[in-house]
Amino acid sequence: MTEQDRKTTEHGVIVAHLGVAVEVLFDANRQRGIIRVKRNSGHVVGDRVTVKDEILTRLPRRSELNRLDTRGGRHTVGANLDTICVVVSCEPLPPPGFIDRAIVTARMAGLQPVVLVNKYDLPASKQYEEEIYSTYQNSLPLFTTSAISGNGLDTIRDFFRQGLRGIFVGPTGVGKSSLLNSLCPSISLQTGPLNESKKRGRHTTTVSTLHSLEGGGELIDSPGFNDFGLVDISVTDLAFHFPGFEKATEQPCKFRDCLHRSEPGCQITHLVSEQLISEERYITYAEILHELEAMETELRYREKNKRRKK
Ligand SMILES: Nc1nc2c(ncn2[C@@H]2O[C@H](COP(=O)(O)OP(=O)(O)O)[C@@H](O)[C@H]2O)c(=O)[nH]1
Ligand SMILES: [Mg+2]
Repeated sequence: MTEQDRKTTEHGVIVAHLGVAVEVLFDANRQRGIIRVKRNSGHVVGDRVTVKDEILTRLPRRSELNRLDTRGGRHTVGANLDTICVVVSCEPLPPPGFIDRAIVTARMAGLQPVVLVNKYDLPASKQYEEEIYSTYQNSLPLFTTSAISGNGLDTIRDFFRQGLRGIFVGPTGVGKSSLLNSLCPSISLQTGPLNESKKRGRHTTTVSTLHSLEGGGELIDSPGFNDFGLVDISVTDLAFHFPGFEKATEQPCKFRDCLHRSEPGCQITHLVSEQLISEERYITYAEILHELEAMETELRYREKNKRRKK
């Protein structure tokens, strides 16, 4: 890089993705600028970039969060993250397995997962929170909040104060944007009422945006999604990262490629029989394992077909 290049090349971070353009917050002057990019250019919020003569170059990522949609499409949800906040509520409830897939994905990507039960002001929330606690309390940090009353927000601020960058993921309508509005009074993200008959969220957040918290740390608001399909996770990785199976990593199974079904010397099934892993955890694991196997079979089938056509 010449001296001239150094002067005209600006460094920054993508703070919003607008489809055919991105908004960049520049390091040097803390100003924002809109830079055009190709649709599906692969840039995501959180990406570090350089900009020279309106040309944007993405710098290598230290981490990224990926998910599959129901049609097998791969999406990178955010980049250069430290933690994933899985936001849930008693209304609307997350789809079965959503929290587990998000936790496994976070752990695979080397990110710290936390679960945040929002809408704690609703009467039905207490029982839901108890269920979440009994399932996940030994696996990861759990927070309860109400974006409406402000309860629990200080705990979230304290958590991020260490300078972490996190992302809110969760179904539409659980209150991700409302939480961010309450955490950062200077922003006003659009929020949407639930559809009364279906008790589902309306899709009001359409772009991911990154926000700095006053006390330190950063949070990304993302559009809600219900399908958190696992990406690049093998059937043997699953148990290793599965919430509730932590105890089993202390002593390995007899076989390295054990899938914890009926293999002899399996540590997981042993802990289930000793009631040190709950039946519920084991059943959920078995369901996700089954899905992963079906996905692997389909991928192999597609690859074979592709080779045959060549
Ligand atoms: N009772 C209650 N309602 C909330 C809370 N947080 C959000 N909501 C409501 O839930 C609906 C969806 O909120 P929104 O922030 O758009 O959810 P998002 O889709 O996850 O971003 C809106 O009607 C909010 O007012 C909360 O803590 N308590
Ligand atoms: Mg939203």
